[in-house]
Amino acid sequence: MMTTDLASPLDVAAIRRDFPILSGATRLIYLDSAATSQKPRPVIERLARYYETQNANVHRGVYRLAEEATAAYEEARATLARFIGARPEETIFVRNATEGINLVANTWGAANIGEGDVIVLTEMEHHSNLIPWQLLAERTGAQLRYIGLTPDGRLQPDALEEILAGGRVKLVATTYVSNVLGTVNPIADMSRAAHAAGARILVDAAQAAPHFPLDVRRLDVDFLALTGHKMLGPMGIGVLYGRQEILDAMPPFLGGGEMIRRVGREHSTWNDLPWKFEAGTPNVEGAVGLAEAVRYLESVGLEAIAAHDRRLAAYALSRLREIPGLIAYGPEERGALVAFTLPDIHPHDLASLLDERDIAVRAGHHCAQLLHERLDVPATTRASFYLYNDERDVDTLVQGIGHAREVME
Ligand code: C6P
Repeated sequence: MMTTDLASPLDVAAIRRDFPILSGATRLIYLDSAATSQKPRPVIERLARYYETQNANVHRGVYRLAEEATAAYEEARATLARFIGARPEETIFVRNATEGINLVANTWGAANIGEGDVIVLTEMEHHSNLIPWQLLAERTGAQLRYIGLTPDGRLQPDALEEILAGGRVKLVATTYVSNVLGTVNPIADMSRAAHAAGARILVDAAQAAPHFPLDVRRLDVDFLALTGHKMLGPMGIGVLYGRQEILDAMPPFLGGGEMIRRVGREHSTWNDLPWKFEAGTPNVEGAVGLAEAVRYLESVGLEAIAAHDRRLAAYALSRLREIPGLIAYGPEERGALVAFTLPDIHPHDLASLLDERDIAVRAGHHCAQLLHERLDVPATTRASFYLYNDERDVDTLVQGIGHAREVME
């Protein structure tokens, strides 16, 4: 069954032409954007232009080139701040979402969470939003409590309220969008509940920021982490948002150059926000590349991308469900991905057979082992979509799965 993408709000064919890796002689069916996205030409060219015309260390030199590099870096920060509705002081460049969450656990967490305090997590967390809290709990004697899941992969309604009613909750740390189930969690409601109980909330927006508009003020969150490589930006750059008054009160994370104001023999004082949390030479080219990615996303339109993703996820669900025995995990309303199992093919075998047809999907536990235990499967195959995918890619995937099943018979 072939379909057209006439109803999509995006001109997918034109978008694909912006991505050199998708414009080769054979059509690459790239269905692994939840792992990392491909990069459009403006981002690739921006990286080259930075090194060809602007490269110098930032916040250090007084010569013109260094000032230009500094301006480019700080303009990138302003772009990212605007993108998430934050102030530049609240927008810290980190390596990725993982580093952003570890920063919070090791600074705010270490200073504010003690023995017997409660950290609330969910059963759908990626290891990045699980292990930092386990490590902190082991060090401090804090307790971890988990919000369980409904059979269709949503957070148990009322579970957060019940845990909060038990007292001593210091932090709710939750993903915005699950990288396996596609579930989009009700962050504004969770923030309200956490704050009413005197707790802070941290949101892992790794799978949200690429796909729909975000506003940290409207969500009223205390911390939010995103990762640039999943939203058309380079690898090795991400953003941690923190509410200004919380960041002001937090001790620094890494020590070194840039994060200091005055250094003494025994004690030192710290730089202003956000540089207090940016020790050492930063990833300047990553930051300017990520800002270019944001401009590209905004030129296409985040609302249009969100509508496109919703349509494609619904189409993929309906087509995949035509395959006998296939189990798709997660709710109907979802982000741009579908993880599934087949009764007769292991996910790794399926991914290898699909690869022979230039279809790239991910197989495994997707860094969410707890969730896979909860689903009672060791691994799933995951197809994830973005602005450069269309129904044709889904149809090719479904045909590829049909072929794989024939091979395995
Ligand atoms: N998930 C996936 O294939 P980093 O590695 O820090 O850029 O992103 C970590 C991360 C955090 N939270 C969520 C919800 C994520 O999905 C990811 C990355 C990839 O699902 C790679 S494991």
